[in-house]
Amino acid sequence: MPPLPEPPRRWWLLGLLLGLATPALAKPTGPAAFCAEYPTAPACQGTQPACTYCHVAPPQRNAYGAALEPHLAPGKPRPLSDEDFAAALPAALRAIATADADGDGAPNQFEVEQGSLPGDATSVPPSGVCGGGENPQFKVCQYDPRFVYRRMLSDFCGTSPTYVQVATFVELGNPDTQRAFIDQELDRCLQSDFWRGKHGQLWKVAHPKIRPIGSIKSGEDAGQIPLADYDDDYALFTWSQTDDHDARDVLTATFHVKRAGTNPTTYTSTPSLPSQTVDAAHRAGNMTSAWTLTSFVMFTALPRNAASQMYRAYLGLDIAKQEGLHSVASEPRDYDAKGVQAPQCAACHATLDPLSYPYRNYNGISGVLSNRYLPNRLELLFPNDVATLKNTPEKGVILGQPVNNLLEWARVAANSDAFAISTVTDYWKLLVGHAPLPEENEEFVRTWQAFRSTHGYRVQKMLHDLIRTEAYGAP
Ligand SMILES: [Ca+2]
Ligand SMILES: [Ca+2]
Repeated sequence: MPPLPEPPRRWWLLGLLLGLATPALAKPTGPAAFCAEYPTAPACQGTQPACTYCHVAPPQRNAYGAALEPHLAPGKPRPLSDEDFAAALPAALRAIATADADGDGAPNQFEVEQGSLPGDATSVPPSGVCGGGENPQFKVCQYDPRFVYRRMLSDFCGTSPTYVQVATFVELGNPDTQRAFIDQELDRCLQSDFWRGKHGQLWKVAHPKIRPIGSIKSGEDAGQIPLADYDDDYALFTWSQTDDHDARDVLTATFHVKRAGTNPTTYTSTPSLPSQTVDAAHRAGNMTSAWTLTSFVMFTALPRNAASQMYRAYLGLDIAKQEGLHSVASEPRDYDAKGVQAPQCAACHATLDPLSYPYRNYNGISGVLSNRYLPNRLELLFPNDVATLKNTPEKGVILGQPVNNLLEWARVAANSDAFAISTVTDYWKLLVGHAPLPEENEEFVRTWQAFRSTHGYRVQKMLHDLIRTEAYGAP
């Protein structure tokens, strides 16, 4: 199995776009280093800046890239290594923060914060006035409680208000009273099966993370080759997003969750489940579920797919799209001899391989040893593989931070900006209808920062904030 399920042509194109096929000089670590400096910039919310942020077409720089260049480790011989570049970028960004590289009148940092392009004079910060147009039904460009009431019932309860309900709501009169009523109704809807039941809205949010495949499902509605039960993954995910639970549990839980009943559907934590086989000391939420190990580790020695899927699913960082690259010096080491040191692979694998090492002892599919943590797994189960395979360490690196094992990996991931941003982005997309737009950025950033610091990662509390934003509540 190739290290990444990407057809060669796309890699070649990406390589060309990023200048990897030439000696110069776009840096795959640039976007991640940029976002570390500007974590609240619109270009860093649930995505990362494209190469066109700094380049016309790599290696040719646009006005912003050109303004940065002389401030990047001046005096150091070119080309800079990825590590030197990433280390020098923050100071260079600060050095030109108040300049106006593209001459459109808006300073660079202001453009970065407002979501326009600092290297393109035709891209200017939004005026801050939301679009015109008359709507007789609603107050356009202004938060409208009656609109929110209807929208909220539809989004969270799956129903439209009756004429009587709307009339009663309008009679509440005072907007504060109306908002309090909406909050109360939101709490009621968050208990509904439409929101939290089997195949409800929360399950839909989880689909791309879990990627169910019915033919190999075990348990309820088992497929023809029952290998693992992803209902457990949906149960932990839903549990982590409901009631007063910490959303980070989806990555860090050492317990499992059992679903029962309908209307209401209940989710209860439990120390063990017959369908789960990793011992409690080596569990990291859905990262080590039987389903994740079966479907993403499968038969591979070094589980790159599992690591990249978790990175994409829970941090919103897609390595195949060159997102979240934090190159580790001296990587990739290519312990499994897959040829990942080739120039067109190394840029991604310098991040992906150290991200994958902590999975080395988590076994996928192999009879009675399936879906378990096995110390010395590579030595035990892959004795005929290339000799260097057994040198694969369990220690790895995520987001530039060294970790000793997958549990530490999960903790660093769960506490990162990327996790909070990605979690709130999921709901922004579901409820507002799209990823946050530059003009919504201020509200979006306020929402994910409060989700983390004020609400202690409680999704339900964050949802009360979200439905109070203009992005949600202005028709
Ligand atoms: Ca400018
Ligand atoms: Ca501009």
